[in-house]
Amino acid sequence: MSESRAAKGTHEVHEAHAHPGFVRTYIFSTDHKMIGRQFLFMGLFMLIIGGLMAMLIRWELAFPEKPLPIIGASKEFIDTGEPKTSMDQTWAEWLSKPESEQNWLTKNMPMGAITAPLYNSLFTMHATLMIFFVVMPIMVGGFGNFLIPLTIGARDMAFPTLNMLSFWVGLLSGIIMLASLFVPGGPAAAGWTSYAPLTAKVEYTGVNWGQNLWCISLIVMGISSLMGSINYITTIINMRAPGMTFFRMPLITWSLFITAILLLLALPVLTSALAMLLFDRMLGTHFFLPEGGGEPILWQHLFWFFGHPEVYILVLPAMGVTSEVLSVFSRKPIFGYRGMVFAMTAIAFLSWVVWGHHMFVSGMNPLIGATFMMTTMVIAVPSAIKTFNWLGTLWGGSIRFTTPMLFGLAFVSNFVIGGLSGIFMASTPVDIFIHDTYYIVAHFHYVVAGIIFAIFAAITYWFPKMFGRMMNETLGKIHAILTFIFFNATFFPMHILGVGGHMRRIFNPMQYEFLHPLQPINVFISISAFCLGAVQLIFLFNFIWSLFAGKRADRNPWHANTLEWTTPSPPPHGNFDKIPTVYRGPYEYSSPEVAEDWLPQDRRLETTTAKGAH
Ligand code: HEM
Ligand SMILES: [Cu+2]
Repeated sequence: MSESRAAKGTHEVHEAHAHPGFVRTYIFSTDHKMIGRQFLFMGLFMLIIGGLMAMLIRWELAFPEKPLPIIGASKEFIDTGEPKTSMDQTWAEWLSKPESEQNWLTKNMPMGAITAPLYNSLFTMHATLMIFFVVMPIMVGGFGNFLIPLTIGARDMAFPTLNMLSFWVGLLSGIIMLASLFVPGGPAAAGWTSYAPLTAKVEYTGVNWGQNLWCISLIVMGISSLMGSINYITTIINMRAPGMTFFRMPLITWSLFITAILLLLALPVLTSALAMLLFDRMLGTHFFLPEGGGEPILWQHLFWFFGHPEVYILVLPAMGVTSEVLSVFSRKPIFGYRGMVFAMTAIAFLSWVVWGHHMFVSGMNPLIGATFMMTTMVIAVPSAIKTFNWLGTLWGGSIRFTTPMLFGLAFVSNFVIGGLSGIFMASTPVDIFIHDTYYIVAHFHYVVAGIIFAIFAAITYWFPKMFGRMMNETLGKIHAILTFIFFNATFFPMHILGVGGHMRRIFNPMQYEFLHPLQPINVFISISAFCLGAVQLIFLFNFIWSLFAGKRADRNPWHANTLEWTTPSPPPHGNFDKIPTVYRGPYEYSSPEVAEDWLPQDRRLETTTAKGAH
């Protein structure tokens, strides 16, 4: 095979890397596809932990201060002191030990009941893991790495070693974050937004190393994402195959390109804010401490100047995935391709001028509030363009309800709900009423937790390419439908709690008389959340089983047009036998030019004009 490549005189393949050993192939790999898989596995692992944390939060809210099932002590034991179950005995034994020998469980959940400090850590760490260690690694690290070179017809990333480093530095940051769960004083507990001055002094929360490690971990994560984004941008600008003009790139690649630019610009803002916070905590500076002339609101400005672009870093790749899947399974070109690109670009630009909408109640001048209200509402325009283009893509298509398609459709539906509630919140008078309530929690889960649907769409769609096997469609569809039902049963009622005045980040709603009538809704939400968690086992099973025993996938099981589907499944090191030449855009489905209903980007037709090549 290598002779034939050489004989064809095409771009050189790195022969030296053709048969690297185990360590170079699976661990310290510089192959973008392996790095992509590594990020995917890291993200899925963190999803399990972050998801279990969500379950614990929901337990506490439905059954405040009650011991957890299975590991908790029995009611009789707590009331009478007489151990009844074997777990009771274990608790009695653990709790009888001296202070210094207490384990993590007895300190954080004596008798198996979640304590208030643990609750604070749980919602903080749940969000931190989900945002920085689930959605970003899977979407940007995982699919970004896997797809960018394949979809533009390149052999690898521009800087393969930097790419490898980006994964290992990212993993290090994840390890630091997980380690913070076990330090004295517990992990960070001031919310994922870490508002100063609460976080600027150890005495305010009692959390010492937990908060420091939180900052350090995210600084390290920033370095990892910097390395990744430089690589992505360089690769896309410089390494597109002949004929692959910018406006022939698939929308997933566009979305990752724009995301990489946002990452490059947004993360350093967080990094510098985190450094300042660490200085306040450890070196006695007063950036955010009023007692030394510092400005607590400065933290909010810096955090949200990063934070709002961050939510687009999370959601843009999800939009890209959705565009691929909806077009492929409607067997139609995406509606308004250029409009989609311009909408994403507009969203990216606007994301820099809306941060103040998180600070409407911080005492800002109402004129500034009104300005931020306007800019925020303007984002609804490109978002609506995207939504209507997705609907236009579906319109009149020959729709195939495959698993990825179901997840793509679910993403669009949830995004519409999350987007519409966003417009309410953008309005300052409304926001003053619903600020910091469960309405907000409902809104951001429809958007950011909704990204999970795009993640499932991406995994089920590209699984054959990543692992060379098909996932089971029946299990996939059952998982998709049940996830959609329980997701909505979990998050929709949170809107009602929110307008009822239910605050977010509270340990025990029953402490408030006025929330008592709302408690049945909390119970309903939690039971739905447990069901939502439980049905993920279907996915876990399907994923692992298909890795080893799924039906072998051929090159192009979905009959898609983009370049990754022209390579073997999984693609070999170097991806392409011969660098493809691109003749057309990525969405020529049901083209009258050919008999089949798909027309790959690199297929040369008699009718193809010379303008296709370079
Ligand atoms: C498995 C489904 C999930 C459930 C049941 C769930 C549940 C919860 C709950 C109950 C809270 C606490 C809200 C409060 O008291 O303020 C919370 C907070 C949060 N969750 Fe989730 N969540 C899920 C998935 C996700 C995902 C996938 C993401 C992001 C990608 C996410 C992002 C957040 C954020 C940003 C917070 C705010 C934390 C804070 O207040 O600092 N969640 N979640
Ligand atoms: Cu925002």
